[in-house]
Amino acid sequence: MQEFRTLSKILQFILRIFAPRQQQDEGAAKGMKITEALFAGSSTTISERPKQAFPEFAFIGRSNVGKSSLINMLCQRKGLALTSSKPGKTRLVNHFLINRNWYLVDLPGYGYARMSEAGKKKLRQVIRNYINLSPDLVMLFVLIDARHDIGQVDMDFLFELGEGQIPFAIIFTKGDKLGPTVLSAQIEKDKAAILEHWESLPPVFVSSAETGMGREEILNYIGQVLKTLQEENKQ
Ligand SMILES: Nc1nc2c(ncn2[C@@H]2O[C@H](COP(=O)(O)OP(=O)(O)OP(=O)(O)O)[C@@H](O)[C@H]2O)c(=O)[nH]1
Ligand SMILES: [Mg+2]
Repeated sequence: MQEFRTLSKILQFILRIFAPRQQQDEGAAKGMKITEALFAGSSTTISERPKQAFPEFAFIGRSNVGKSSLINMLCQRKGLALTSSKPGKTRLVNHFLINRNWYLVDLPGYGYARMSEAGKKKLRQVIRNYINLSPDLVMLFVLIDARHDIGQVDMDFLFELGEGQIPFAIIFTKGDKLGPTVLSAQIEKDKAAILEHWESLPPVFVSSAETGMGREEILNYIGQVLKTLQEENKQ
């Protein structure tokens, strides 16, 4: 069987057709259901990852952007991934086994200014090791706080993903913190900033761990990616 990452690279072009629509269509409501979410282990290098290989969907972004909260929201399990109002909470790569069939992966954050240089270096190593070497990483969700302009640290990270040909989608988080008009204006601004450097947009989602905004769309998207992977794997 081919590694999921290789399949994913072949498929990344095709997957653009699954980019979510602004308006949730009828099909989105019938998407992927999470029936079981189990903590499967923490690691700092890929050799320590859980032994059973399944497709991995990982969450990355600045420290405190809401990665762990989003995983809990998707699984509807508060406390599954540990969260904190203080940045720098997640320091390890945490795998959560979903429906005994695929993983959600919670990663440490980048760009936390107040951490020591040694601490930042260590976290960078943990993140890079996972992203560059995990054979089963299918898709990276890059989280961006919907309240702020996309920062240089985020742009630099996206460039790195482009260079490494790592498929990614963007999720704007904390969508509950802005009214609908300001929210969509900010997102349009961030999309325009991305398009200054990229020829096309990756799939884009808006989420809130508080209200559940974006849950159906993100799970539906993961479901479609998994289905496509399975079909490719059969050929
Ligand atoms: N209002 C609101 N608060 C959120 C949302 N998502 C996360 N938060 C809050 O933001 C803070 C950080 O959330 P985490 O999920 O721990 O963030 P993280 O990206 O995992 O942070 P690190 O592990 O430190 O990199 C917590 O106080 C959360 O309650 C959201 O959608 N809406
Ligand atoms: Mg976290």
